[in-house]
Amino acid sequence: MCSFVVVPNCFEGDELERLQRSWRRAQRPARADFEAWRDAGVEVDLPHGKLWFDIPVDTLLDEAASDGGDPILLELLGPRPLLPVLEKIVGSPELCGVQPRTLAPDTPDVVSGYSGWHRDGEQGPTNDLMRSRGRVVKAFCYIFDVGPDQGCTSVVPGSFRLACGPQWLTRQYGFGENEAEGGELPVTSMPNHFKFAAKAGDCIVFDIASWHSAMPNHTDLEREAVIIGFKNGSHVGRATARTGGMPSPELLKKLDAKGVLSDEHKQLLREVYAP
Ligand SMILES: O=C(O)CCC(=O)C(=O)O
Repeated sequence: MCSFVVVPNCFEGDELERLQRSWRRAQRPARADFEAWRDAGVEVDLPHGKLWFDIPVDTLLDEAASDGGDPILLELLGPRPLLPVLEKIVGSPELCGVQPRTLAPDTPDVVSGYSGWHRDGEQGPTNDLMRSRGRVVKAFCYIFDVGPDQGCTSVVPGSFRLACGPQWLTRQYGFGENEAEGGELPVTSMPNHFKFAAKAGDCIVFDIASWHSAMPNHTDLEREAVIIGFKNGSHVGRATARTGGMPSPELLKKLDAKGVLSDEHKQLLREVYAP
């Protein structure tokens, strides 16, 4: 992989419609909490005060196990068309984190994404450990269409090869620091970035050391995506790398008892679930 890989149509047609319906159902409690919090005017301690929320991973997957629930949500643990691509990039992929994420629209004055440009696990032992145990990638899969001004995720091609992250640039691109040097630059001013504006069901995969950021969302629509981390699962003494939440063994047992966990799912989940 030289930069990133786009895998279109991981979900389409009837499967996509089922996924979107089930996502909406699973999202209800987290959305209600989020809206109550937002409407109460609770101060947020995030760069740019940006608003977003995640569906807890067990809530998302529990929807698949509920009466009338749809196992399609389990495909978010590893969309089938991605699996051969992941085999090539990380080799024997294993899940290492799930972030079912909704970004709210921004006001027009907001010039940066909620994350700012960064690479994951920038310094220190976590990153060293991750890297010493093979490549770790993230796949972003859009649940609904995402336009170029709708908070799309973005990546600087090839930047995983650089020795350092964008945090070391003289001026920050969308992180609000380095006031003495002139302060933050709009996230959109990062040279040579690729904006992943795409259809629902499309995915992008990149190494977590790639410089990446969400763009500002200057539409009236939310950006809804699942961000899924994968690492190489065949290293002896595997790293405990995590890029997001993981399903609990109790929930996986429940799903398995319902007969909805496929062999592929079990392979991806083998670090946390060994029936
Ligand atoms: O949501 C995005 O587009 C960026 C997320 C991000 O920065 C991350 O997953 O580390």
